[in-house]
Amino acid sequence: MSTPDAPERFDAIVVGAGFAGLYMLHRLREEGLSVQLLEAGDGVGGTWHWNRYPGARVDVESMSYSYSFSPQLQQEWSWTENYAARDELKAYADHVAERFGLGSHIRLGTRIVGARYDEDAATWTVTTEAGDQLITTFLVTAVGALSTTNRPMIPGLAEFGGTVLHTSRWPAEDVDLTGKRVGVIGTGSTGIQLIPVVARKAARLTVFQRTANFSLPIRNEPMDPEFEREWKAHYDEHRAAARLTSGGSNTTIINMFSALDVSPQERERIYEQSWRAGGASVLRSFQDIMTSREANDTAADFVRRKIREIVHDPVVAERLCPKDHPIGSKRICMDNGYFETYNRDNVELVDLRAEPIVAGVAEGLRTERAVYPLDLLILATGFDAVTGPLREMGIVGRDGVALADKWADGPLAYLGLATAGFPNLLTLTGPGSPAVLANGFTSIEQHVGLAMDVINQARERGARQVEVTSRAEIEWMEHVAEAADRTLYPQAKSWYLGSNIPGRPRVFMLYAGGAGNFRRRCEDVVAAGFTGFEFG
Ligand code: NA7
Repeated sequence: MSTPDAPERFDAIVVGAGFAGLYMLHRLREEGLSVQLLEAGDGVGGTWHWNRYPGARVDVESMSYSYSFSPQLQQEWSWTENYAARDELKAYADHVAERFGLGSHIRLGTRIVGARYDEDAATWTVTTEAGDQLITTFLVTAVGALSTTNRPMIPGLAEFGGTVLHTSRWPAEDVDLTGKRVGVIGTGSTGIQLIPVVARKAARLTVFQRTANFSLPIRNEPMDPEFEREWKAHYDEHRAAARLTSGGSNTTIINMFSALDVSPQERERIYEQSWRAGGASVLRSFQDIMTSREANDTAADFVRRKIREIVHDPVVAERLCPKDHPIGSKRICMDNGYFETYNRDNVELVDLRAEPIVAGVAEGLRTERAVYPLDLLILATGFDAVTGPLREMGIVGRDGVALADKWADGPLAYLGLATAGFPNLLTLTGPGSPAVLANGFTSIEQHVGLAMDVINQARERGARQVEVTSRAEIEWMEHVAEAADRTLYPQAKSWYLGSNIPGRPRVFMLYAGGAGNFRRRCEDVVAAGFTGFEFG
């Protein structure tokens, strides 16, 4: 790499080698731009590189959760299960990087600690952790919504004599759980995937639960070759349909009427059928579960009844029943025998509402009621979502304004892609886009396409810089807030709102108006000559 005296220059620098970054790099190369991708990790795959904790698996169907841009790739790649496990997703990322010859443009182990806009030159100067500097016209972040870890502040944790691991920084080598006393803090999607696997291996598992969470059985199966064959025969139609749906996937609402339009018996029958079908079917049983609290309550009651049926100890079952938020208002979890795990003799559930954690001590964790002896403490405590990775990159735009300061009261961005005062900065699946509210791949391919349109437009116009207007981003974020308010999402304390991070303003950060609608809005913007963008 070059010295700070003679920084290398590129048309574009992409940050992050997850699925967004890899595809962005591919597109930029196809367009003939000089481009480097910088990745902090020691491998490609983003989320699926980092999240190698036991039980990690995607909760979107494999046939939809993949790239659609290459007909050959989608025909030749085979998924072994309906919901791919982490290792297979990581292998897919490696395959894509190799297949499209991306490796020589990727620098691994390169974390960006600063990016400053030079107004005179209309370029970004990017500084890496190692102190190297690179100059680029376009800075495209593909840093993911869930990549900056959230580590709880537990006093005295340094005193703990055992090991502490965050699920998203799981070591590459095997972690031997055999015979260990393991504690898990966190019962989000990650904890719920991890807990059944740990319970089968550890001598003792103590789960520290702050908020009971809804989870539905995923009912993962090996890929049926006949299903795969049929799907591949009509792949383009499936993809086209998915792009127009709200969730960017091929699963749609099962009954286009209200949960309240049927008798309780009929409702129960439909929910039961959905529960057996697995995945998120329960949430898709009726058209108003995510918009009407009354309808939502019927689904939530159904799942609470299931929890009470599955878990033998009624006290534990009650502790596991979520009561403080509508089902689906936090990201729905999907499990492989999560609630059943609490019937095991070696598993204990600690309710942190009744006995908050006081401190880490040499032998384990102390709550207000007891000391829980542990050999290993696993933090499944999630992420500083959506804006976290952008805030920590040290991005400084026009007039020396830091992005973190601009967003102190909540993110402001236009179409999730750009923010005023930060010319030539494009934030893939950034705040105000559907991102992980929809199938990640659908969001990514659409947003990469939009970013490419903007870059090509700038080049066609001979513009040195492109920037969005304050007005466009304010109006867009108002629309984002309105879209969220039409749903039940704001009724939960969740990472969607930043409410898992102390001190973060409570702002719904993603576009809940649907991936299909978002795509149409973006297409309209492009067709109208890039409304809201200024090319200078
Ligand atoms: P989540 O969904 O943010 O879950 C984190 C869990 O950790 C959740 O149960 C939190 O409880 C708990 N947590 C967080 N901080 C603390 C502290 N300080 N003390 C106790 N418990 C805490 O993260 P995941 O990794 O599970 O999933 C993230 C996304 O990845 C998921 O939505 C999918 O899209 C994939 P809380 O509910 O905040 O009370």
